[in-house]
Amino acid sequence: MRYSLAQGGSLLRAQPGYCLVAHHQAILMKPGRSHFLAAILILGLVLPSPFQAEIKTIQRVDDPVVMESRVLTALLKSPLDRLALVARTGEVWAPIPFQIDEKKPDGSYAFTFGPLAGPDPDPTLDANDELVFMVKDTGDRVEDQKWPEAAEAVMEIEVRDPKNGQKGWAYLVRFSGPAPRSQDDYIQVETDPASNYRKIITYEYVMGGPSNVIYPDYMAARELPNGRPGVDVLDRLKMRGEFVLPMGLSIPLIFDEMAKSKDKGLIDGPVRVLLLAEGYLELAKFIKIKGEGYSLISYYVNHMIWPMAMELPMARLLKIENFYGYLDFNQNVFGSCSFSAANPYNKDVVFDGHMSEAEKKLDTETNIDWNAGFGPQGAIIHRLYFDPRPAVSKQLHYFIDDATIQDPPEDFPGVFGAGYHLVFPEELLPQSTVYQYYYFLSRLRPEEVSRILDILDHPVEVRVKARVGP
Ligand SMILES: [Ca+2]
Ligand SMILES: [Ca+2]
Ligand SMILES: [Ca+2]
Ligand SMILES: [Ca+2]
Repeated sequence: MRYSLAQGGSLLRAQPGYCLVAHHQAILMKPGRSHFLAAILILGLVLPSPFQAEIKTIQRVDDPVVMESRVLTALLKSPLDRLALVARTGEVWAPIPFQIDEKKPDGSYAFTFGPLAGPDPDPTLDANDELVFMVKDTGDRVEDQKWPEAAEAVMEIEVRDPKNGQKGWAYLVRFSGPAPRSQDDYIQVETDPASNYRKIITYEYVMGGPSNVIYPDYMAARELPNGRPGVDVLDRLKMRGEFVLPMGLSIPLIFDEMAKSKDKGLIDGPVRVLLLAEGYLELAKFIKIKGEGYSLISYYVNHMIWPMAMELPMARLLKIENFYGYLDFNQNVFGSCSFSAANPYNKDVVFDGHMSEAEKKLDTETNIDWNAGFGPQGAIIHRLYFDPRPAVSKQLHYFIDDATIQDPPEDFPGVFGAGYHLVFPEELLPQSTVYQYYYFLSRLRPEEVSRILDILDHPVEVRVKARVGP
C-alpha cells in the first residue's frame, strides 16, 4: 500500500467582465461535487456602473480564500515585492495579511524550504500562482478613485457569503515601489531538528507531532482572553484496524504507527503553511512497502487539510475490517463533549473516563461527514471525505471513553477517543483519496458549528474586476 500526493486542483476559468472565480481550495478538494469542475460557477453578472461604495457586511471569520492568479489580469507579470493586498475601512487603507504561493509550470508548489525547494521559473505573478488571505480581513468597497499612494494597477476582489449575500472587499495593488506589508503573521512553523519535532502555532491553536511520522500528538487551543496556549489535550491521532488476507489471516493495521514520513518541502507564509511530506508504510518488520508517495498538508489559522491518496495494489485480495480513525485524547480533555451530524450535543456525552448510558446509546449507524468536540479546553471539528465515495461504505460516529483500556502504542493509557468507524466495501478500491479536515478553535459553542461547516458546505464566492490598469 502506498499513500501519495493529492494536491488540490487548480481550477478556475476567467471570463471577461465580472466572473465568479473558483475561489476556495478546500471546496475544490471536497469530493462529491463531480470532482473539481462543479466548483466553478460563472455568474456572468453585468457590471454595475459607476462603482458604488458599499460598507463591508460579511461576518464570516473562519474562512480563508485561496484563488489562482490567472483572473488577476491587470497584475500578471508584476514583481511580487511590488504587490500588496490592501483593504479600506472608511477612509483608511491598510495592508492585510496575504501570501502568494508560487507554482511551477508542472503545477507543483515552489517550496521555499526542504529538499524539494526551488523557485518558480517565472518570478513574477503568473497564472498558476495562488493568492491566499482571510475573509475576515476584507474591508469596504471603494467607489472613488482614491487608491493608495503609488498604486499603479488595482484588482478588486469581492467576497460574498452565499447564504445571506453579505460582502467584503480586498484590493490587490501593484505599487511603483516596495509594497506595504501587514505586520501580522497568523501562522508559524517551529521545527526542532534535534528532537525531530514540529509545532504549528497560530492564534487559535498550537499543534505538534514528531516530524518523521504522520500523527500529531500535541494539541492545545489558545486560552481566551489572554491568548496563552492552553493545556495539551491530545494523546495521539490513531488510525487502526485489520488487514484480512485471503487465507483469513489478519494483520493489525496500525496506520498511525506504520506510516512514516519525510519532509520534502515547506512554505511558511503569514496565512497558511504548506507541507509536502513523502510517506511510506512499514506493515511489519518483514513486510515493508515503500511507495513514492507524497502528502500535501495545508495548515490555516484554524484548520488543517490533509489529503492522502491510497494505492492498494492487491486490493482484490485484501479486506480492511474494524477500522477506526480518531483522536485519542489525554485526561486533560475531561469535561469536553462529543457530538456529530448524527448525535446532537448532549452534556452527558462527556469525556470523564467512563462510558455513560448516553454514550452507550449514541447513534453509531448513521453516516456522518462531521463530528465535533467542545469544552472549556477548546473545540475541534473533524470532517472526512473519500474520493471516489464508494471507497468507503460507511463512516459512522465513533466515541469511546474508557480509562481502563490499554491501546498501545500511545503516550497516555486509556482511550478517550472521538472520530469515525469506517466500514470498507467487500471489494476494496485499488485507488482512492481520503480528505481529512481538522478545525481547531479556542472557543466554539455547539450551536455555532455551522460557522465551520459553512466553509465547505456554503463556500464564499469570489469575484474579481480590474479597477486600475491594463
Ligand atoms: Ca507560476
Ligand atoms: Ca510566479
Ligand atoms: Ca463519559
Ligand atoms: Ca490513550
